[in-house]
Amino acid sequence: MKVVLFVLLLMAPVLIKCYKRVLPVDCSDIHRQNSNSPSGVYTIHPIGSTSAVQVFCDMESSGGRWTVFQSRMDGSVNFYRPWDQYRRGFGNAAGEYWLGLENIHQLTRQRRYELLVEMEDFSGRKGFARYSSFSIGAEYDGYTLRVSGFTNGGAGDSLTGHTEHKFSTFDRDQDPWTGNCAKLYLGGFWYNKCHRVNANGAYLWGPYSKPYAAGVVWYQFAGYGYSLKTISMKIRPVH
Ligand SMILES: [Ca+2]
Repeated sequence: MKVVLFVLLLMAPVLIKCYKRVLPVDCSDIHRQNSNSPSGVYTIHPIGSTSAVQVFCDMESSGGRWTVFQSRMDGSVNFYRPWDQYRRGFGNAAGEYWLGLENIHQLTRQRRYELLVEMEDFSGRKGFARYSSFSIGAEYDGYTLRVSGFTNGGAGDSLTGHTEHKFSTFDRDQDPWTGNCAKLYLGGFWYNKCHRVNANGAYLWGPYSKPYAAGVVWYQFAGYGYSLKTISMKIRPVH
């Protein structure tokens, strides 16, 4: 009996490793388990064994291993949603979706992450913006965005101006403007007074004039009067 216990004790690190192996926290863990894993929908566990959430893993862009937390591509999902839904997440990991503020917070609480934002307009022009550091605070902190270390991939830096701001939805105004940015610009985001990025705005299919700046906007890439065809925001641990 003593010998069996001793062997089990010796094997503990291996057993724990195996246990962790079956519970990937993010897409980098999925890649670690099998480096041939293709891009696609996978189940991750940002908050441990009791949490299972579907996510799209980008295994191709700039070395892959990216966990996508936001994706727009065809206007099939309504992004004008209340706080509770932005908190929990919505949409379909195979298409348009939002991973949820609590999941993003839990991920960036455990590991240091970088951020990649990729976008494309309706003429096929592409650009990206990369940030060497990305995290969001806890709910009591309003899920405050912290982003820095910009690298230009042709999209320009529209996001740094949003850093240190809380997340706002139409039913929870935490922006520093006297009005309600989420209501005016039809999205949910880390609004300042109000935005250079409206990634969760209304899907308006390219050039538009009204409602002003309420489309899927990345200002430095296409201006306020252009609603992008695709935009996706994805994170990867920094080693
Ligand atoms: Ca306000």
